[in-house]
Amino acid sequence: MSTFPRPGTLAAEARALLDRLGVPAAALSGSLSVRSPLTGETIASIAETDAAGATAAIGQAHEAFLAWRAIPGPRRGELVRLLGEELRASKADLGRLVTIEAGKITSEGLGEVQEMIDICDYAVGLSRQLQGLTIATERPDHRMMETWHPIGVVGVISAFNFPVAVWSWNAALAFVCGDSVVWKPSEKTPLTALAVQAIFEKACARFGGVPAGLSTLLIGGKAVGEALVDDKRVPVVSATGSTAMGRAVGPRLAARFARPILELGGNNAAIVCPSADLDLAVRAIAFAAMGTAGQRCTTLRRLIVHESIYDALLARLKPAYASVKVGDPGAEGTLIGPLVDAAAFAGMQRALEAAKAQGGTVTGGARVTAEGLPEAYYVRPALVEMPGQTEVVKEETFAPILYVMRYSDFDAAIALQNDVPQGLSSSIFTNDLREAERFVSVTGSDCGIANVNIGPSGAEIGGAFGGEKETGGGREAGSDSWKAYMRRATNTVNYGRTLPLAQGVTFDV
Ligand code: UN1
Repeated sequence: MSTFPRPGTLAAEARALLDRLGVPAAALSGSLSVRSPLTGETIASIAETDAAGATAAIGQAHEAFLAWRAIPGPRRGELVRLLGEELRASKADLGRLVTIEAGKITSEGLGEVQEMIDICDYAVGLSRQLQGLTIATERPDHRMMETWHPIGVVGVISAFNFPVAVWSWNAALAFVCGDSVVWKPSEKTPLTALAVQAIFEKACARFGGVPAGLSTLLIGGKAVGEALVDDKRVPVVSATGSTAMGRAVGPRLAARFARPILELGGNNAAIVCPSADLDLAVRAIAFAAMGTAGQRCTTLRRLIVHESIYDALLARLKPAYASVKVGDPGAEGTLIGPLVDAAAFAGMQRALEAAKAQGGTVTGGARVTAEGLPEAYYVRPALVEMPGQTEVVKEETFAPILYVMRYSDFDAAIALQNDVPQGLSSSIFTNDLREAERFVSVTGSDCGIANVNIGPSGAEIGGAFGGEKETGGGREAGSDSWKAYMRRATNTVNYGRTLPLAQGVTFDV
């Protein structure tokens, strides 16, 4: 039995959460209405940033950068440590607000805040490790080295589906790297952004002396996003969203030689091999394909199954699809909360129609209407058996649709996995060492993330996150992603008394 949220309660609950999280009441009036996908109701109206406001915020962020860059890295790390502490204290409230505003189930809402805490911890350590190399020089009595310096204002554009964590992957690194941050959250999820800003300000109050405007918000739609993308005081812009958004943002950044960090669409596959542990694979597939209502950029969208186990696997997936609980994301046992809005539902239905027209057999995918909630879009997840990788399978549809295809030859399975425009995440289920190693090798998956015996979603912050091809090529979070938030200077120092030139060049003077 599905349960659904009751209409008429979420506005007051959101207000109480925002109040506890420290958002000033004044921020909660204005012309941008915010709706909860749980019920489809408007839960708040907030002020939008206008063009003049955006320019002023960016100017203030630039001033903040000039002061912040001179603070030593480990001291900057202390601010991020305090931010992590404040996030720990706010985890339950912010996680619930993520559920209300983005529709995530409770454990995923909390998990998203945990991801913020994790990247803060990571960044604190990093604040003492912004290391450059010392490089062998061909000239006597010289030293060559590289130094990493703060770069400036970092623009962050984030999507509704990870309304708070994506900011933190960028911001926690940017702050320890000596940068300031201007954030344009999705216009679908500005309340969680206001809450994060309030939490950040609590950390600033404890730190003392943080320059005003080190972190600011631009609330609104495309116009403020464009103001951020086009402003030459913003040397780095990290944008997460659709490939269409990336196609608009990328060339504008290139036109002014700004550095893009693009995290765009994914069309993530799993190959299931004859030796796969099916118990494990079914659990992994269920979470990766149905979790977050299919609205992660890392969601599993394509399943490539060896013909010898195809029937056995489908015989287990179909009941899982039929019995999974769809409904109130705040209720225990729910795996699938609502789609974000009517447009997401229409996109899902269009994809399912196209799949049928292209020879697919669709199981599930219907809307689940809830009494008293005509504007909420709950759906059953869809399992779609496809005769091959047709056009619709090559598109990213942000909904719980899993396309299933057969393979007989392993090389052909890898080719199928790679034969889509996107290159974010991928996985293989096998107990055959050769298959596993091949998949993660140079001739295997072409994605930024390639996993063995786990699904494509749910990456930890310690690794670099991002992908190739139409996914945009950016990397965020762990490994050496921090380098994108700094500028590198190569320094050659002559401590001798002569002037030997490189490459053996001589001259008379
Ligand atoms: C996204 O959907 O935009 O790997 C990011 C994951 C999460 C991040 C997803 N850590 O699924």
